[in-house]
Amino acid sequence: MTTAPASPLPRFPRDFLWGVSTSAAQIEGAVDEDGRGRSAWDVFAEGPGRIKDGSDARTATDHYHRYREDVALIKELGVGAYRFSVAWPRVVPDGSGAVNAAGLDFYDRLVDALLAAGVKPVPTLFHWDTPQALESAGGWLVRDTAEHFAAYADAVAARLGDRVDRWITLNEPAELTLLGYGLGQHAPGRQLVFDALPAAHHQLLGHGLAVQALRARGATGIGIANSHGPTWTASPAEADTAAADLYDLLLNRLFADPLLLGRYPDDGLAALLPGPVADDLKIISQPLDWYGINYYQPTLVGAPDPAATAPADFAGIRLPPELPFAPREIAGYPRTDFGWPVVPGALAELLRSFRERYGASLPPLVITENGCSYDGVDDTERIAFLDGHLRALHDAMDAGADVRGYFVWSLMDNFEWAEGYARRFGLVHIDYATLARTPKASYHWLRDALRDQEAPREGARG
Ligand code: IFM
Repeated sequence: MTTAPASPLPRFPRDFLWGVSTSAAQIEGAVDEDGRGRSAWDVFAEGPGRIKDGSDARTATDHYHRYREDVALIKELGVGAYRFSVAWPRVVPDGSGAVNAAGLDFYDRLVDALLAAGVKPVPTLFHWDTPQALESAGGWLVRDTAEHFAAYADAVAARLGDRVDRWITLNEPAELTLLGYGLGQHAPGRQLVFDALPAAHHQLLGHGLAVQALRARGATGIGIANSHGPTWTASPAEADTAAADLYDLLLNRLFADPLLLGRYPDDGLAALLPGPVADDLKIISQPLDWYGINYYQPTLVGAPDPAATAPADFAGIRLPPELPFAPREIAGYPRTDFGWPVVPGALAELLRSFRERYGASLPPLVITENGCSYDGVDDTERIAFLDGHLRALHDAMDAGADVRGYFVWSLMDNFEWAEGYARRFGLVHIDYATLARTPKASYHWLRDALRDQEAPREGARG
């Protein structure tokens, strides 16, 4: 058991944006209501053995019907912003073609409720719930999906753009590429390993085309939420450093370099990608107003064991033996219930590495996700996690990192993809039998910490 922090958090800038995050497929439920189409996750979850606890997200936390209660919880928490995602299959049930006005109505009501509560709505346009009709036609492996995504982005901006001033195009294209198309453990369940790379390019292209669509509607606050974490090398041996470098390229640079530098980190890799890649990169690298980082943990990586023949389980992911790198356990740090090491200092390390690599090309940053899975309502471990990461973030900002906001993952417990409901990331506990919401100790801690941020204090920043 970790003890709760005794001293108040250091002061963040007055205009720092505090928020909480969720995503549609993980909380909304109501999958058959008001004309919503099927998503790749609906279909994937029906497959036997795909969701570890045998659950699905048909009801999830029933946010679709309980959003007013959830907005009241956000307001009481005292954060300034709520990051949610818009479900593409709710808005364009077949992924392309007719727009479902009833689907947009839900987000219209949600945005109005947030604004009435004094909370800034921060919609993510795509958080992994690809419309199944598009998935059946190849999903993100095909270029058309990027074009359809831009048309959908335009429809959402047309409806919400008068009240939304901060947009996120995509959430974590790296995970969808790796887990969904590469290893098959997330929807759509494809096991293409390196042949999954077109899904990375088409998501990035979809991002760029969506940026154009949003700009055409007058949007000025556009970002993306990419997952990043430092890659640590298992040893100085050449085989380990080469393996760690490849892992880092695939998880970090493959997604940040095209956006921030207008090029892929490796010419050989770029040559494998489909389409007019050089022209696409111009679309992908249009300037962003801010760049979102989802940070959870560093990864220690070494060369694979040449004798291994069976898949290895690592932090809930099944890794085939043919991968040219192998993540290893990081010893000496506390772990979350998911087994992820808790390393706040690695957030500061990551922010430093971004400044070094991207320099003047780096727009202001927002931590769009950070959080941990722990059971229980008296979650002192989560308090210690958040406290430690916020102190590390503050140190990084003191050292020069231009970070403008921080969003906790997640407002409430929810459907944690292939893990089902077993992993609880929420500040608010969900009783899945009754759907009752109970704020955890961490919710009360964060509420008090945010109130404390507003109290006058000597020598304060901002
Ligand atoms: O729940 C996920 C979220 O959907 C994307 N980022 C990581 C979270 C925790 O695994």
